[in-house]
Amino acid sequence: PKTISIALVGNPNSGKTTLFNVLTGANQHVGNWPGVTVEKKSGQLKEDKHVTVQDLPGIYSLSPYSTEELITRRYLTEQMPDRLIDVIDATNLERNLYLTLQLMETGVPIVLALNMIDLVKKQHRRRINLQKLAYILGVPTVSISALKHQHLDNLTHLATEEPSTKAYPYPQYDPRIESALSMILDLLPTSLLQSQRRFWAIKLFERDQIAWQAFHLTPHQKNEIEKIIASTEKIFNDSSDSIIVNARYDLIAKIIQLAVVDLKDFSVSIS
Ligand code: BGO
Repeated sequence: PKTISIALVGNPNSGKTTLFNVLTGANQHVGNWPGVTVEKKSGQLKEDKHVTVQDLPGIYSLSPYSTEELITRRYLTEQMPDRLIDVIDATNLERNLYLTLQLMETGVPIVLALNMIDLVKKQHRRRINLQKLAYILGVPTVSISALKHQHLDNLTHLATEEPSTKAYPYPQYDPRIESALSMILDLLPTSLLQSQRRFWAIKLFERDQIAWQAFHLTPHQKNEIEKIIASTEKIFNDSSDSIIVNARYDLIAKIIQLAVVDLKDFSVSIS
């Protein structure tokens, strides 16, 4: 059978290393990413050697401010694994979803693994409605405990099955941002992969230096994109990068409101 490549991505302390070790067992290769002292670990699924698992450095964002972010971003946009498992600390859902939205923008088919579900249950603080979360985001979602080896079969099953052929579920932001992005999309080189166009349009909008240098844009294109950004900044009275940051947090707040129930509220009203 054909090999499948899976990349593990997540915030630091989300349980990525624990999950990687359980999934791959002793089938691991450890080295460094080229030119840097960041550890690079890859392996194969214990129960299926045709599935390779690449562990990527723990990060909070894909704006390349750190070596770890740069490594992960380059891997996802240049190597393009078949699938991405986003390991989320489910006790810190909001903070972890900030990375999730960015990972979804890369166009790599993604599976959400809500890790530490044993802690969420023990804390009895909130209930996460998995079906709703999966529906709102449009991505397959499982809850797991890497530590207690719970539901890991569900995860590997979802991560190795053929991704659904439905349109890729890019997160949608404020219509005024969407309209700026669609104008930038029209100016992107046609050679650019369809699945990655939105990622790069957002990066150009954020004035990401790497994106601005990568595309050999003509002075005319640069000028057009700059005009689009400037007019959106005027509307929001904010810089383009913080417009995107805020749009992501607004979307996360909506997702949480729809998919998470606070149990504290109930106990307070009873006692
Ligand atoms: C310590 N459930 C619970 N309860 N804990 C988990 C789970 C889970 O499903 N998965 C991981 N952890 P990493 P990154 C620790 O190390 O894999 C725990 O950075 C401790 N260490 O055991 O390292 C895991 O690779 C002392 O906890 O994450 C680890 O993503 C006291 O989450 C931590 C308590 O996991 C981070 C915990 C000396």
